[in-house]
Amino acid sequence: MLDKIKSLYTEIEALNVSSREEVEEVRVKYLSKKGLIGQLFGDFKNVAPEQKREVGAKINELKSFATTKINDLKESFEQSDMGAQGADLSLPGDAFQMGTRHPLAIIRNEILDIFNRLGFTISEGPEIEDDWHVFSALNFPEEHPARDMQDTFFIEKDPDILLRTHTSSVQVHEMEELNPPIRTVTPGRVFRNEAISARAHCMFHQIEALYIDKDVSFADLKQTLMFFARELFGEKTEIRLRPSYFPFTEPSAEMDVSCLICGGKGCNVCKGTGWLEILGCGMVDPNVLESSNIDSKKYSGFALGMGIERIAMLKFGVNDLRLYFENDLRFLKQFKGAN
Ligand code: 2U9
Repeated sequence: MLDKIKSLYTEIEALNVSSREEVEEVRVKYLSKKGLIGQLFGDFKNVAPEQKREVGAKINELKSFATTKINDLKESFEQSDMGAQGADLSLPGDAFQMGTRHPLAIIRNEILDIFNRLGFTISEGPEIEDDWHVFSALNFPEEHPARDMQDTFFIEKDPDILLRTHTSSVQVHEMEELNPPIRTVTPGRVFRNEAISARAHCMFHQIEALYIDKDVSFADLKQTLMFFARELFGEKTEIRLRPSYFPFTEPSAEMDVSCLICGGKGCNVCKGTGWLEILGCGMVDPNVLESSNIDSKKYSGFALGMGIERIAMLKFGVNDLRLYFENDLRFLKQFKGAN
């Protein structure tokens, strides 16, 4: 028995394998229940009592020697596998790259936050719409140019299915579904059939606000605009309103703010005027209220709308609209740290 143990010792010491499969084969050959060392334990009962102590110790020693040897062989393969994959677990990990918020998202969040403080809640809706929600319910005349293929992306004709040209369509849904008072602010992508250049794109982002209640007046609109402009551009900001026209508001106006760069003295950003055009606004046309079954004798409202790209260009000094959509990290990383 002792001779057998000795010869197994030498055999195991000299073991050499060339694959993981072979390691497993030798493990089964020596260490499994029916393996060569396992058999020694089986034969142990035939050993003379006076030798049992010595032989038992030797078998245990052999078993632990074989276990260590086979584990070492196994580990040598694991290490060479890791080498093949080029992984060195002792190297420090890669630094975690923090993303940055998109400049349009920064401005959108700032604007939503201002309206949120005034009690407006956010509403969102589909980018693909029907004629009713984009045009008819908003008092667009049949012959209005926006209804033309040249200005709007149509998906289907008769009945017309199209990409929304403004987020007012979402507010039509709100008016159809809710009773006044309604105080909602609507961010979203809109689409217009325009040639792409530094100053125009076929897709851009809008935010519109709508407030409908009893006795809402133009004074409420003006005060809201003043608050909004000073929150977004600073407390020294002045505003002015110029009369304008939109199918969905009457009266309508455009709001300018005193130039963010020169403060109103005149510079090349404001083209010497001291003013920058920021948004359009007005009192919701009674026809628009009635189209969504809101009694225009009982309720009135104001609405305003702005393009986020334009405001982000002014606030960040970006001079080409296309930069917002090219995903060039050299551009996007400059807005790190803001909001
Ligand atoms: C409803 C009724 C009225 C939203 C309004 C404007 C004026 C406006 C433009 C600014 C630049 C669009 O992005 S832009 O091209 N918007 O001038 N938007 S009033 O009026 C509404 C909205 C919803 C139910």
